[in-house]
Amino acid sequence: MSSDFLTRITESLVDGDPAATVAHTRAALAAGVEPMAIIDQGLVPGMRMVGEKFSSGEYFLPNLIVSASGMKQAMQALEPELRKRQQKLASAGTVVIGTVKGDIHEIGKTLVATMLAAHGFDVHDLGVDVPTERFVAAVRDTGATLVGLSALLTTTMSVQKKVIDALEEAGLRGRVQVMVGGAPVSRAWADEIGADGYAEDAVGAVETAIRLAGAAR
Ligand code: B1M
Repeated sequence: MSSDFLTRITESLVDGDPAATVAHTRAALAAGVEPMAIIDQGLVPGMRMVGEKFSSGEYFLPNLIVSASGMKQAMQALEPELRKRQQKLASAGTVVIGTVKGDIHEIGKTLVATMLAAHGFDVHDLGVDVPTERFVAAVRDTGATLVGLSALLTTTMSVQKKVIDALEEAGLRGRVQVMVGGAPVSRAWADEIGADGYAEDAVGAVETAIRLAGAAR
């Protein structure tokens, strides 16, 4: 029964029908399907399939844009429910997060930001295409103990290292933990650039953030 809802959500996302994606998302919620199941088993697989179709040449940029809009609108519909399930954790802290300069992919970053907020973190989401200096200024201004850097392009992964270097130059590296993520990012890359943490997905990002927040104390 819940798998029917999830299949419809995935299919509408792949078909590029945002109104249907939102309608199926709302119907699934009303039927008692957990928001995280909707994300993990409905929306994310749909976006993955869209990416595969783009890679194989079956889909073009407009397809990506429409599907991304469907995912974004569905996430907005889910956000109040995610917040209701919010767990205030003793280890929650202040996080600055954004997608690095040159990169406008926002869905994964926003998903991670939403999940962190839902777990009691005070999240400052700087958006996408964020200049390195803005990360530095935001860490300084908010007193954040964790900064999250998302990169979806192989060409923008190196900007994660630039932000780490800039934090070092600003004398802030000692007081802030850095978590990196995004489809092309790996644990090996995180180690190579001196990041403190890496997560493959939003659930892992919450676990990593909680661990790093504990370490920052
Ligand atoms: Co783009 N794009 N895109 N795109 N796009 C990819 C990333 C690509 C893999 C598609 C492909 O070729 N198969 C490819 C990158 C290739 C590469 O570099 N190796 C690509 C390309 C090439 C491009 C353009 C260059 C295309 C062009 O113009 N010719 C262009 C670049 C623009 C730019 O940024 N400068 C571009 C543009 C776009 C759109 C604007 C059309 C759109 C984004 C719309 C938006 O975000 N508002 C888009 C989309 C939708 C995609 C795909 C299809 C889907 C991305 C997505 O939202 N996934 C993507 C294909 C793919 O990834 N398979 C693709 C769903 C999301 C939930 O997953 O973002 O991976 P993801 O986030 C995950 C994890 O990665 C992780 O947790 C998230 C949740 O599980 N995570 C973190 C992410 N950030 C994290 C941070 C953390 C921890 C975990 O800690 C801080």
